[in-house]
Amino acid sequence: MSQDTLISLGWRNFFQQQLSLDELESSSPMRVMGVERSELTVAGEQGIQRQPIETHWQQAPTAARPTVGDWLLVDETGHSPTRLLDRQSLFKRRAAGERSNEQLIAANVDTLFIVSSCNADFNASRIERYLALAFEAQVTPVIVLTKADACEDPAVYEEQAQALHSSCVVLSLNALATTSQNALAPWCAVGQTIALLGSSGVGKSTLVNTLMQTEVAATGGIREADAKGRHTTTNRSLHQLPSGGLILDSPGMRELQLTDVHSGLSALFEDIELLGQQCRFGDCEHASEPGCAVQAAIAADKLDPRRLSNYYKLLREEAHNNMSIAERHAKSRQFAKQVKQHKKTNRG
Ligand SMILES: Nc1nc2c(ncn2[C@@H]2O[C@H](COP(=O)(O)OP(=O)(O)OP(=O)(O)O)[C@@H](O)[C@H]2O)c(=O)[nH]1
Ligand SMILES: [Mg+2]
Ligand SMILES: [Zn+2]
Repeated sequence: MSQDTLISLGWRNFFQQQLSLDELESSSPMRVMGVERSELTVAGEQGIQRQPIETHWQQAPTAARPTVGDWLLVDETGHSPTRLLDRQSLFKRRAAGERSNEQLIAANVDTLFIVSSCNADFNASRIERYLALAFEAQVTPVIVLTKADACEDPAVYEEQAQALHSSCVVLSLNALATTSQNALAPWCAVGQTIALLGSSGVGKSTLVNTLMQTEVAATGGIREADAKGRHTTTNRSLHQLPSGGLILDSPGMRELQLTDVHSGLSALFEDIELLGQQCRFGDCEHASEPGCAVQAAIAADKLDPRRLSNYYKLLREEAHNNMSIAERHAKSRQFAKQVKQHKKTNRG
């Protein structure tokens, strides 16, 4: 197989070692570049193809269905994907709306560009949501602050973003300017996969176009009054960059409800968890207990009270969403049992 093509699509040992000898000989790996209702766009040695999403996948649990960035094995005939390879990383959320189900956002991502603009739309607590996802998936987060050209003092926003986690790279730029290609080059090398997350109108598609050096994604205006976007992008797709990386444009999400990000939250709010170990009481709730190290840090201006309340908010939200997804799974198992029982009774 031509390893070069595959490597440029992000293929690496982690995936190669999952293949049996048989599979090495008789199947080709293909990367999922886009997912539509009943069709996948996949890329591999034979170029870009479309594959129908087979029914067994439509009925599988969400986590077992292919999402953008996944690697599939396709058999010799090139017609049917036989297997979904284990993922190196995965982003998911609780699906918006009433149905408490999870929704996959992207798989096998190396770097997450958390995009926010240097204007009224900047929101530290929202950035913390994306950071929690990145830490959970062990994907490198980079906070990209757009519209620096339209802002008097981008450093103010840079400082606020840097305060969210000391080890996270923060940069401000003009997403429309070609100089931004250089600023983002360290994460865009051959075979590297980047995902973009951020609200509507922050400039995700604008960045994709700048990095692609051509217009591949539609971009839209924003409302004057509150700097909010208009949800111009409606689907997720991976693009191959001239620099050799792959970039995933996605729609701005109205709501990013967290599920299964417990260790991500611990990593992100490590400072609060460490302070908590110094509280007088082991079960301190960091509210008004005497000898609370967390409250002492707030009083000494060393900890932002917003950060503490967002930590609690995200912990509660995560626990709630995990619970409702578990309940839903239990209900669907129970339903499947009833259907089986019903069929048996009718036959008998
Ligand atoms: N001046 C300036 N305008 C920008 C910058 N980034 C984006 N814009 C403008 O902001 C508007 C929205 O940009 P998009 O790239 O469509 O935003 P998006 O994040 O893809 O939005 P959705 O697809 O709706 O999620 C467009 O009019 C862009 O030209 C920037 O850095 N500077
Ligand atoms: Mg867009
Ligand atoms: Zn305390």
